[in-house]
Amino acid sequence: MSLPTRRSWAEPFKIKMVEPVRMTSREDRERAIRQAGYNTFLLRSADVYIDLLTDSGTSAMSDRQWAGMMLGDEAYAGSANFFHLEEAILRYYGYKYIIPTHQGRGAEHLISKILIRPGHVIPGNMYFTTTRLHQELAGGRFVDVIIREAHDPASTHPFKGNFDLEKLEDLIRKVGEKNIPYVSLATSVNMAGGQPISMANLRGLRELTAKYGIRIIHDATRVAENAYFIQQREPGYASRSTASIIHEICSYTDGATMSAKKDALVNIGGFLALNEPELFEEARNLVVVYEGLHTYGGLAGRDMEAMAIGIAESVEDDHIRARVGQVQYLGEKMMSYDVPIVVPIGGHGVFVDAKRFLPHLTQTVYPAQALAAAVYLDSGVRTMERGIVSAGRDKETGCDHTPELELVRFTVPRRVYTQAHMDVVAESAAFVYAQRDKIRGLRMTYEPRYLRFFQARFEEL
Ligand code: PM9
Repeated sequence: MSLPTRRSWAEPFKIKMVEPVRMTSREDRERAIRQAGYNTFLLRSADVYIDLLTDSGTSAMSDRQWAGMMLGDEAYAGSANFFHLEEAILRYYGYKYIIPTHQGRGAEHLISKILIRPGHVIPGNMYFTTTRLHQELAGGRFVDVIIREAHDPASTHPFKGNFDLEKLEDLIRKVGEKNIPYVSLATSVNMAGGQPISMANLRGLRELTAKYGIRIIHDATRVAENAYFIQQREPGYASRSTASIIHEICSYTDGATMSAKKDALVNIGGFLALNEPELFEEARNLVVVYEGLHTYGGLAGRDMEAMAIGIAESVEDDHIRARVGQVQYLGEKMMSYDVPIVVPIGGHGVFVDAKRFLPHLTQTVYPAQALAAAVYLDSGVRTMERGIVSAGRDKETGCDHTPELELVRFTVPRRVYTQAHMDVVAESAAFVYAQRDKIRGLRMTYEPRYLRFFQARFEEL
């Protein structure tokens, strides 16, 4: 008997409670996707077998988090859980002042209202749907200054989330630093495929923005995953803990918006974090208008407690290794079946390249949307379009944005699915790939005004 060629590792937890999922028939799925207008957001979850729509709010909480829920202090003002949350944010991210919000976009709304005026320009390392919309609704214009490689699904650059600092400086000189309220920095760039920014690039960004007196506002939604990639890939960080890398990342920024529904392992919640007392005061004033009192911001006390505990768990090395490791496993499995995906494999999901998957479809017939529907039809696996539908329309011209990346995101919830689930998903992607010639494009029959990908409807061509 020969010895195995490797020593495997496994998740740093065991399962204590299960939720049954149900496989449906092809006939059921055909009916469901038609009724959903070929939009996976409009499916009922009861019709889904393995749900890889998003990693947002879909994580499994730990027994400690559930125990924390029982310690909810539901006082209207000054809840003990708020102070726990404040301590956790200071300890793990280093930000001084915090405002809880119901989720990430609540924080984006507040910071955009506080800092952006009509005519302002907000440079960033690729747009995110809700972030850009709030910047636009406040009168600003987002300008993408991510490196060119981020738009190339086949580029193996290890830090595709990096800023093109030359491009950014040219922009600052062109529009003037007074017209740039802040630079919008995302760690683990979602729309690029969950790609990290390097610490070296971030340091360069800090130097450049300091030279012009411009703030950096950090979308910290997936900062732990970014920190893990720095530990794995960047010289000088291999022996550093994820927690210390997260701290260093945040130290180069002036504030953060957070959707705690991702890294921070809760089903609902977010916050705005700031270091400047004047901005904090503005945020305290505004939060009571849109979210709730400044010590709960639209959350129950129990939600804040679960978040405080989730933040601490999210920075543990064993956790993040298993979390990103599972995503890498899925990506490698798909590659072994020749399914074209974005490389390097990202932190929160595997992004299938719909342009290479469906070369017979032009972007005008929504290939990624059609592919997400086809995967659902094959196996009941729910994924999400991240291409021309998500990109929406140009604020000024009203024309469709036409992103180079036309992707289907297979997003992996944290601590929820097993390796066998990942096998089923990869096999489904392979089967759909084998029958790719049969996939037809779509026509949009209903387009909502904002964030159209959530509720748009389509029919098959
Ligand atoms: N992201 C996601 O599935 C959920 C809604 S959009 C499909 O990826 C970043 C980087 C995010 C994000 C949400 C938000 C907004 C901000 N920044 O959903 O409002 O990925 O908590 O956060 C989603 P909320």
